Amino acid sequence: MLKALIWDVDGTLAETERDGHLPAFNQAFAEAGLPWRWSEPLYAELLATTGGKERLLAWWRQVDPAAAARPDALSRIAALHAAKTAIYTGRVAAGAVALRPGVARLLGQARAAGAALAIATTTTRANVLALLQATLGPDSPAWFAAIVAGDDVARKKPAPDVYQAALAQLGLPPSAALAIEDSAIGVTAARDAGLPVLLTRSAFGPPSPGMPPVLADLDGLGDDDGPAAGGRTPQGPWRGRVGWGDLLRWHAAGPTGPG
Ligand code: XBP
Ligand code: MG
Repeated sequence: MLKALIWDVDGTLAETERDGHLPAFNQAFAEAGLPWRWSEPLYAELLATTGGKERLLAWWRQVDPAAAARPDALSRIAALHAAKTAIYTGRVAAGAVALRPGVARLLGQARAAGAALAIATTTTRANVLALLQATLGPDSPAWFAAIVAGDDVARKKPAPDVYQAALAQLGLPPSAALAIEDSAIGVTAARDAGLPVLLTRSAFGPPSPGMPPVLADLDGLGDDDGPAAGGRTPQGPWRGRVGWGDLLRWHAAGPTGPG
């Protein structure tokens, strides 16, 4: 029986990578006087390293390995990342990032059905709270019985740690919950925690040959002004607006095969 939805944030609740993180990284580079500028195609590759601090260090090692090996490298990364987080939360609070279609509707339906909600993300906690408050209202973080962020666990996605921590806080086995993810890395993390997954592909969440099976593989949740299309579910091709009843049905049916 489905009792909880565990949401990824970046790419799933909103197109935060494209509309929030990437511009914030580039603004932080400019303000720090660094010559670095990340394009969208480059950023798509850099997303293979999850976590902003880890992504910065991986990049620095590529472009200037000697500087990245110096003893002060980690503290410089931490300062650059703190500046990026301040820029990101400012952009989000100013309304630069909207929820993806259908997210608010499905959250409301799940709450009305008495389901628990949780967040399992790689990003920084301040970013999650800023996004929820700006898009769903100041009280919305309290809707979530668990919010597990990247720095709360030892290993970021694709490790299952954030999902395992969210399940522990919910007090539920993985079979009683469903993860909503946008990327192959996120699907791997959720599946390795034993969770069934609904995939809603994002701007930076392309298909991956090694991705574990999912309950449904859609291009979004769909909303009144634009139903989700291009999806595959246990019942075959699918188009429409994902509702709580669909999740109950897909959850009962189980994964469809390689995603
Ligand atoms: C999201 C991430 C994050 C963000 C940046 O992955 O990898 O690192 O890009 O956030 P997922 P921070 O959606 O799978 O959780 O800079 O705050 O780390
Ligand atoms: Mg994501």
